[in-house]
Amino acid sequence: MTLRKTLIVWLILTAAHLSAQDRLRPITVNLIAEPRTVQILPGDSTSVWSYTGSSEGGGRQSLGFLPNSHLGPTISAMQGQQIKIKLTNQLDQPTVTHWHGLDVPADMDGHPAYAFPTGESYSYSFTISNRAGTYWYHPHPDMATADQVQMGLAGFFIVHDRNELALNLPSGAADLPLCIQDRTFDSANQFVFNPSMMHGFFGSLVCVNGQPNYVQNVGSRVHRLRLLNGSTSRIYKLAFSDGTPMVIIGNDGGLLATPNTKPYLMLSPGERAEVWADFRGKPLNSEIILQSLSFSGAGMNQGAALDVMTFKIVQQVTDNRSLPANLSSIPAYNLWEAVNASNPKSYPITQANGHYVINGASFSMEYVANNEVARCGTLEVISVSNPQGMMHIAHPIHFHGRQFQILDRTVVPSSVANWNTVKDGYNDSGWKDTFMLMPGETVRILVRHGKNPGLFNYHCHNLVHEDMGMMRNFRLNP
Ligand SMILES: [Cu+2]
Repeated sequence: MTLRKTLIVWLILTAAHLSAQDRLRPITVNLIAEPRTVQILPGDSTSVWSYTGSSEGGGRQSLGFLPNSHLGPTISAMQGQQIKIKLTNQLDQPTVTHWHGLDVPADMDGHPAYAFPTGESYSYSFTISNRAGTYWYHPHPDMATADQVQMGLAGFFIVHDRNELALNLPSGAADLPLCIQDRTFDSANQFVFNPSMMHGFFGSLVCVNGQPNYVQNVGSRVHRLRLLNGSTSRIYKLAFSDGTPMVIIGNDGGLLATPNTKPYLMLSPGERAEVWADFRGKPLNSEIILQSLSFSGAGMNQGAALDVMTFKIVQQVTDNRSLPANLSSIPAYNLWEAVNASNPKSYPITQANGHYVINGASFSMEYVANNEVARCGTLEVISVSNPQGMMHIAHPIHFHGRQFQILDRTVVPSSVANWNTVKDGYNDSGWKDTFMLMPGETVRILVRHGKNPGLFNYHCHNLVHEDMGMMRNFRLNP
C-alpha cells in the first residue's frame, strides 16, 4: 500500500473509531452514594461516604478511578454526548447531586428541592453542552451539603471537545485531576467535622484526592494539572516551592484564550484551574512542593502557609511538546450588550440572624425575589459586593448552570492592603462559574443566561455558609 493510501485508511479508521464509537455513544453511569470503610492513615481504617460507580457504553474511558482514593469516579465525556446517571442513595439521609459548572435542565441540576430519601434513586439525563473543562459533582441537599462533601462525596466530571483534543495537551498519566480538601482526624482515625458558623471548617491535614501528605510520582515532562478546591471553607494561594511561576491554561469553564502566567494562583472552594506544570530539566529524585502561601484579611484561619502536596521526579523522559500560544476561542462580552447595563442586579453580602446572607435574606426552598428573575438567553450584568468591616471575610460565590465572564473588580481603599496579598492570583480571564470575593471587594460579572427555564441556585461555596442559608434561588423564564 502506498503511503498516501495508508494515510487515507488510517484517517477513515480513526475518524470512525473516535466519532462513532468512543465519542458520542450515550453514556450510562450508575452511581451509589454509600458509607464505606477505607484505609487513609496507618492504623484504624476511616468511615467515609463515597460515590461508587460503574458505566456502560460511551467508550472505554467514560469512568476513571483516582488511584487509592475514596473520592467518586471521574466521569469523562465529549461535548455533545448524552449521559444518563442513575444515582442511588444508600446514605442514612436525603441527598441530591449537583453537576458543578454544567449547563443542565433545572430538574437535573441538584436543586435541594430534588433531594431524595434513603434507598431511592434519581435518574439524571442530559446532553453535555459545555465546552471542554474540569467540572465536578458533589451533593447539594439543603443544610447538609457540607457534611456530605466533608465525608467524602465529590468527584471530577471532565469534558473534552474537538478543539481541545486537537491541541494535544499532556494526556494519560500526564493529565492529573487533583482535588484539594482539608480534613481533621480524631485519635481513632475518624473524620472530625467541627465548623464555626461564621468562618466554616478548617481541617488540620490537607488531603489531595482523599490522602494526606500526597506524593505524586512524575516523569520529567510537562503535566496538565486539573486543580479543584473541594474544601468546605479553606482558600489556597498556590505556588511551587522552587519558584516556578504558575502557567495557567484553564479555569472553571475550560481552556483560557491564551496561557496566563502568575506568581501564584488563588483557588477558593468550588473553583478549578488547569496548570501547565513543566518538570523538564528537574533532576531525578528531586521534589517540588505545591504550597499554599500566606495571605491576610480573608477571615480567621484563612491564609496560613502550608504544604498541599509533593511532586517527585522518578523518571527522566524526553518531552518535546511546547505550550500552545492560543488555547481556545472566547468571545468577549461587553457591558453595553447587557439588557440591564444601566441597572445591574446587585447582590450584597450582609449578616442576618447571626449568619451571612446574600441578597438580603436566607435561602427558602421556593422563594424568588423580584431581582432574581431573568429571561433565558439574555445577557445581564450582576454585581456582588462584600462590604468591609467587622466580621467580614472572603466568600466564594457560585452561580449554577452557567459560565460567565468577570467584568471587573473594585475594592474600597481600607481593604487594599489585604487585597494586595491575593489579587495577583485571581484567575479571572475566560469562563467562570465561581469567584472569590475579598472583604471590601465588589465583582461585576456578565452572564448569558442559559436556555433551560426554571429554578437555579446561586450561593456561597463556603459550604458551612451555604448550609446556614447563604444561598438563593434564581428563576429563568422562557
Ligand atoms: Cu460565605
